Amino acid sequence: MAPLLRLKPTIEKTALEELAICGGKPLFIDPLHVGAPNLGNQAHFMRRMADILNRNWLTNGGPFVTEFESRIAHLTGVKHCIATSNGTLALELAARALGLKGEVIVPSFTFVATAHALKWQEISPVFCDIEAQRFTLDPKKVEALITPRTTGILAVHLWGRSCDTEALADIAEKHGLKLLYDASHALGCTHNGVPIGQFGDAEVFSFHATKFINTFEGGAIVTNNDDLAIRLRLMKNFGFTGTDKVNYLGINGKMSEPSAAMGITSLESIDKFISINQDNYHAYAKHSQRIKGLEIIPFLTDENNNYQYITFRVNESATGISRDNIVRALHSENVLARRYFHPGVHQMEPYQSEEPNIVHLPVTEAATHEMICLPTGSQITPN
Ligand code: T4K
Repeated sequence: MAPLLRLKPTIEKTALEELAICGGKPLFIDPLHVGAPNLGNQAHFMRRMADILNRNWLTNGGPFVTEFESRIAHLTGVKHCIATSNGTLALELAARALGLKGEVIVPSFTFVATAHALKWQEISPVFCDIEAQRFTLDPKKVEALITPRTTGILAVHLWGRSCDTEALADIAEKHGLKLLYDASHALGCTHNGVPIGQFGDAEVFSFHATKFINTFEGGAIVTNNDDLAIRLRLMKNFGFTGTDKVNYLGINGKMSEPSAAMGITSLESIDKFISINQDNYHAYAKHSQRIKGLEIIPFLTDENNNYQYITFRVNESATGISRDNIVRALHSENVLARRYFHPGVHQMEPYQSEEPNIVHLPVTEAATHEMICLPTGSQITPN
C-alpha cells in the first residue's frame, strides 16, 4: 500500500503523523473523505432499479418506500415510520405536525439543518449549551431558557451518542413542552438498551449520502403516536386524503422509489457497515493512545453504536499543533477530515445577527475549536 501521509516538510513530525502511520501501517489510502458513502451490494441495487422501471412506478408511496418504512420501524421498534425526501424536511414536518411555534430550545453544536428547519418554519431556535462529555443538550441549562413562548425542545443525539433522554423528558413534561429528537446520526444506536427512535414525541433520521445508511437523499420520522403519524403522512403528500381531495395543508416531502431501493440495499449491509466502522474505531483508538493530547471520544460499550463518526478532542497545549493545523495538514495529504461542528450554529447567519436570545455557550464554543472528525466507513481498512 502506498504511504499515505506524506507530511509537508514545513510541518514537523507530530501526533498527526504518528496517527496516520500507525506502527508502520498506514491507516489511510488517499483520497479519503469524512462522509464517503457506504455502498451496499450493487447488483441488488441494480436489480431493484430494474424492478422500478418495469413497474413504471417511480414515487408516491411505491412498494420500495413502504418496505423501507417498515424496515426502519422494525429496526427502531416503533409503530410508524414516515419516509421523507431528506432529513431537514423531516424535521420541518415533525415541527409543524407537533404544533411547535414561538421558541424551541436546541443545541448549537450540531449541523446547521437542526436550527434551519425551525427557522424555516418561523420558529426561533433558542440555543442551549451542551454537556462536556456527552456533547448533547445539557438538561441543567435547558430549564433556564424556558419562557412563555417556548413550545418544545429539539435535542440531537450527536454522533450517535444519546441525549439524557430521562432528564429531558422530565423537563418537557413539567413544562408541557413537546420533545423532538434529531436522530440523524443515531440509526442503530441504543440508550439504556432501548433503540434510538423510541424517545420523545418523535425522532427524525437522515439518510443523506454521507450517513452510514443512505438513500442518496432521504430522511424519516418515527413515532409511536398514531395521530401524529396520520398528520405527517398527509403533510408530506400535499394533504391529499383521496384522489382530488385535499383536507390539509401539505407539502411535497415524499421519498422516491430509487431512494428507497438504495435504502433497502444499504440496510441489507447494516451489520457489515457497523462492523467495519467498529474495527476502524478500535484501530484509531489503539494507535492514538500513545499520542499526547489527542483523545478519541469513546462509545459506551454496553450500548449498540453505529460508530459512524470517529471524533477526537485535540488538546493543543499537549499536541503542540492546533486542531485547525491538523485539519490543514490532513487535507494537504488528501485526508479530508472535518471540523464537525464548527463554528457552532449560533455563530452562523442568520442566528448571529437575528436571534436576540443567544447566551454565551462556553462548552459549545470550546468544542467547536477542539473537535475533529476523521474518515471511516467501508472505504477504509485498518490493515
Ligand atoms: N441534523 C443533523 C444532526 C445532521 O447531521 C444533518 C445532516 C441533518 C440534520 C440534515 O439531514 P439532511 O437534510 O442532509 O438529510 C454533510 C451532509 O450534507 C449532511 O447531510 C450531514 N448532516 C452533515 C453532517 O454532513 P456537509 O456540508 O459537511 O456536506 P459536504 O458536501 O461537505 O460533504 C461531506 C463529506 O462527504 C465531504 O467530505 C465529501 C463527502 N461526500 C459527500 C457526498 C454528498 C462524499 O464522499 N460523497 C458524496 O456523495 O454536510
